[in-house]
Amino acid sequence: MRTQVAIIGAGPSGLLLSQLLQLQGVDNVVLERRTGEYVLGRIRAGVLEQGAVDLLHEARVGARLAREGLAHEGFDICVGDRRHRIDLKGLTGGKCVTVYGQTEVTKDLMDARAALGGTVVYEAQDVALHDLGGKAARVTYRRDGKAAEVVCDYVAGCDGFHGVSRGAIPKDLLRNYERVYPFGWLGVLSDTRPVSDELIYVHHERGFALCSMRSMTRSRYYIQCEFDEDLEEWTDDRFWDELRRRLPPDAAAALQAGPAIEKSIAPLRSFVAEPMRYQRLFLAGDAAHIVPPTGAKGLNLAASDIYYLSRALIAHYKENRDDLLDAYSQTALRRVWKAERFSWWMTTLLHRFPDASAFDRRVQEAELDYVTGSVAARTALAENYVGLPY
Ligand code: RFL
Ligand code: PHB
Repeated sequence: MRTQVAIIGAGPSGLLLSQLLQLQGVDNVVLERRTGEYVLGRIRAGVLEQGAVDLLHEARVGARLAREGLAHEGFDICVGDRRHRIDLKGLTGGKCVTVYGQTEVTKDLMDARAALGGTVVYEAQDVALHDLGGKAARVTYRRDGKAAEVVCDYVAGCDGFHGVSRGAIPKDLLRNYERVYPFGWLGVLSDTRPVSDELIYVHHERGFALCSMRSMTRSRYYIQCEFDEDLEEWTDDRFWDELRRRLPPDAAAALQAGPAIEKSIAPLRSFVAEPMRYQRLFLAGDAAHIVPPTGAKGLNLAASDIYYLSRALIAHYKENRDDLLDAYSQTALRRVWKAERFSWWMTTLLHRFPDASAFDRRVQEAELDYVTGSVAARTALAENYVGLPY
């Protein structure tokens, strides 16, 4: 098979890039290791910046998002029993975020790819990248036991943190920056009424908690847990009891418990690989960087990478210019590092660190007091939360 751009991975990064390229007449093929059902079964992000929403509209997948997405003009930070509202709209001159699940974004993208007749090969095994520095790159894989190959001009590595693309960059050219946090998030999805109309981020003695949602009838909750905890030991009742203990009294009283329709533990990590380009390969999304979920930035960073990469590839094919491709890694990384900083900061501010000294804890309390008490600090928080400009 010959194509212009081979895209590895059919998560949000890969599907969005594929859709944007095809709309501009750039031929592409997506290779995904899993089945479509498996990809849709992963419950992940829930909060979209306006930049991501705009890009989804540009990709012509914004209709259901516009109907079903929930505009959120603020959220609460809860310290002890006190709730402090972060008025995103007021602090940023009118900006807000949209609550719409990653599952729905992915489904809308899958439907759009199918409607436009895009080639997405699911269950592509043993994907391997070759000849990245040659006249044309090659991607080999197996499907139903048969060997297959895609010859292309460029490869987009959109295959997430555990994908193969990043590994195709020689070790001596790649620099990894990493921080692993000493805890995880235990998440529960349930068909219950959300405890509040807006998200609540909770800093508590027993650990962080987050009340989020997917719709007004579907809640998403997280609690900080040990990173190596056994999921089996978290019965639904134990989860709801622990969550209730971390919430302020009014929210605890309003909490509607119900059966978990999904329950999982995610480790928390900050990670950046530089550069994001090697010869004919471009990395995007989680393949190049990971943020802890506290700042709700992972999916949004995937969208901004795709914004830069799609424009660069389209400029190459339509205007015969390569300056945007040449600048891609640097341009994307500038925004990535700001989101890394913000996500690290939100995580540090709100979690309970098992190895924190008494001094560390007092500094954390002072910072929480400063952020909740100062308009300048809340403005900086809000500006980052709604998303820095592309
Ligand atoms: P993905 O979604 O991991 O997709 C990569 C795809 O590549 C496939 N793949 C391969 N395909 C072919 N060959 C191989 N060798 C392959 N290896 C892997 C995989 O099967 C997969 O389909 O990466 P992408 O597209 O870059 O998207 C990134 C986002 O998924 C991620 O950043 C977010 O989910 C992070 N995240 C959040 N982001 C936000 O913006 N807002 C949030 O509120 C938010 N909450 C979260 C999150 C992530 C979480 N977890 C579980 C890590 C909450 C959680 C709990
Ligand atoms: C979610 O709804 O899954 C979610 C919301 C906000 C975050 C992280 C996850 O910061």
